[in-house]
Amino acid sequence: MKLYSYWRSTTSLRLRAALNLKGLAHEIVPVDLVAGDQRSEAYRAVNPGQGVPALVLDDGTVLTQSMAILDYLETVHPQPPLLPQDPVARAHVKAAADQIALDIHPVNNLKVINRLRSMGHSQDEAVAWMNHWMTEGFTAFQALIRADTPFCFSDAPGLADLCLVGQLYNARRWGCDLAPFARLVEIDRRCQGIDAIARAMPEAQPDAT
Ligand SMILES: N[C@@H](CCC(=O)N[C@@H](CS)C(=O)NCC(=O)O)C(=O)O
Repeated sequence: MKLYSYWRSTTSLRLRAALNLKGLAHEIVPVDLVAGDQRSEAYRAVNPGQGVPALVLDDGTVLTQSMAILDYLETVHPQPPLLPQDPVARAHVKAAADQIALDIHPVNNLKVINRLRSMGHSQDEAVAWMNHWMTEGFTAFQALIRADTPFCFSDAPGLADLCLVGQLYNARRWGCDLAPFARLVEIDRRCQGIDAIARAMPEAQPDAT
């Protein structure tokens, strides 16, 4: 498989971690988001959505949208599981993951920040914007997860944990105050102690600069 990825992309990180945890061999194809390669004609032919990740299966099938790809991986390669079987427990894990994937990430995406800047907002205002949505989203996320498990919902990292690790990377990058989120910081530390997740982190990527 080929994974189109950018080293600092949190949506790519989710996929890299899932592929590593499930032991699925893949080649990383870097897409330089800062240079705008996601908008090139060649990449638009892979993903018309102009974002990473995209996963190309061995038969050439292209999958896009990180949460849809994670759903595919979980269905076809269920071990180790990222979601519980019980329907209610599964809905709870997905809700926490979506708190980050649907409520934080889209409003803080590079193209949104670039749009704010082009409309005249300063870099400080853009950073305050991102930190506002992260603080609000992390507050909800922390209330949605369990309080008594090593990871968000169980003894092993799952879908919510993989979304959390990337978003906390971004939070640190932009100076978001994590003092109210001690439980999240602790889970993140535990996640990064797992080799499959450590290998998915931005600085471990071939295109890291
Ligand atoms: N909802 C999509 C979002 C994909 C996306 O936009 N990823 C970001 C990187 S984390 C990106 O490529 N941004 C490019 C841009 O904003 O121009 C997903 O989950 O795959």
